[in-house]
Amino acid sequence: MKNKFYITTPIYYVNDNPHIGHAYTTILADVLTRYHRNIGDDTFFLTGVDEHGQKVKQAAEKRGLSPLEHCNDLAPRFINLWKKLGIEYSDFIRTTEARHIKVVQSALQKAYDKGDIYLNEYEGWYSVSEERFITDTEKDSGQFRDIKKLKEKNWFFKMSKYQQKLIGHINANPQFIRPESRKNEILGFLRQPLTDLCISRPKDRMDWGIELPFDKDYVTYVWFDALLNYITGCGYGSDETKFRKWWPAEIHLLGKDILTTHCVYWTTMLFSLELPLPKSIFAHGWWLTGETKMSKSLGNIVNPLDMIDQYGVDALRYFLMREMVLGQDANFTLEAFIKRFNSDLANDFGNLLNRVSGLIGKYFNGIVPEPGNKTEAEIYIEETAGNLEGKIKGLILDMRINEAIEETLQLVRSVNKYMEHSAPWQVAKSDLVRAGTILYTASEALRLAALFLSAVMPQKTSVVLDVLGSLGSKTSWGGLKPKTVLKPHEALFPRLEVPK
Ligand code: ME8
Repeated sequence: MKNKFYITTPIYYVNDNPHIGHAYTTILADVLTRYHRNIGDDTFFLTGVDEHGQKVKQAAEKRGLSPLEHCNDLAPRFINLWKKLGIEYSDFIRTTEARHIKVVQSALQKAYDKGDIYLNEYEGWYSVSEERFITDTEKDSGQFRDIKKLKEKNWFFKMSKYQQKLIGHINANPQFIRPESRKNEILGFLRQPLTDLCISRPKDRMDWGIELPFDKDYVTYVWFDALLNYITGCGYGSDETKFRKWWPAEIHLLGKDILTTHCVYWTTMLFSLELPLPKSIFAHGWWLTGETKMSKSLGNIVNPLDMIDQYGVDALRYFLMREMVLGQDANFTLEAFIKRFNSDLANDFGNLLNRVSGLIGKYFNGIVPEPGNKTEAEIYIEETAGNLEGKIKGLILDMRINEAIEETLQLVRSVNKYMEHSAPWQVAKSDLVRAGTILYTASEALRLAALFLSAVMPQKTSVVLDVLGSLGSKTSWGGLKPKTVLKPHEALFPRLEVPK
């Protein structure tokens, strides 16, 4: 039986165009999905957009559009970007879809019927930008903008009821919140008594949301609505077989900005619905420009479309995956991008393809030679390449993507060194069998490196595999067939000029 792998990204607000931060999480989910598919897992990858709430309503108002007109214009921009980035999601969810509205209303009704939702008048500090009531401590932290005192009758979800159960779950499942530092952050947060969650907004103040099934004067708070997308998307309430197959998700991927909503709001909602919790919630760090988080409201964003047009999709995917240590923040600079491009992609990976195809062209009429007797050098390359698959698997399951990539690049570098030391262009003049052995070894190592990088750079690696006549997926040594006629190709990654 195949293992299943269900992965989600956050659903992004359609208050503006997607930027590198959104592209990052979505590419990461795509890379993990492709990787799991490559190792034979049955995969489901859900992404989408968050269309309700005040932020989106305000963005629509600014443009003089109705909220839905605005969403209908913005959602395709995300879809188009994902297409350009080679994202192969299984489903794209919009929270204004009927299938989702149905799930939100039935979840609310279920929680209401079991007494987990109650009406209360509440007076407290309200952050307009965050769109929620905040505690006195949060107010004093200085992290919230547009704060005002608000007194309002609202519906509340009994989050506090599930606090102990949640703490127990986190402690019993060490992999549940990752990385470890985030788990500790949430356990720290849960040391204070949990307050109940205000899950409604009165229509006369904010009407862009899903109507509460038990009170027509209110719409649902955007987070209570949005989080449920993870079960709508895999069939909850519409396709029981599908839902039973995929839920619970293996990973909810997200940025550390929305850790609490996922680890506390979502999990207690699932307890109330009597559904199992996701296997793990993984929060990555932020892409920064200088010292600050890249964000729409700060106006310091990098547009992924510009990067794709100028440098190509795979180079962008590679940089984002290689540069960020999962869990930590990383700085996005063009200098770092170009440096990485030139060293890893042009000098190491692209250069190896040029070398082997050039030399096989020159000395073997473009036909992959038969390998002869191996020396220690060939045995070393073969062993390094042979050990890589297991190593990479361990690193990917451990969410150390950058290290998995680096291991593969180290193989590529060691093959380039091997080529320099064994100089097949010299050897070919006197010993064609030996030259053939060297070129076969280098080409086969290149084929394996391309396979191991295929989840990160699907387009460029398929060029390499196609040149080598091998679109198959044999990950053990010897998949490259002698006598294969190499296909002509362009330079994979021509070196970039460093901008002045
Ligand atoms: O929070 N670096 O949507 P959102 C890395 N709708 N990742 C970043 C980033 C950055 N600088 N900026 C954004 C929402 N992201 C809600 C989610 S889910 C049920 C509802 C990524 O449009 C990262 O994944 O503000 C972050 O968590 C997400 O975009 C926030 O997107």
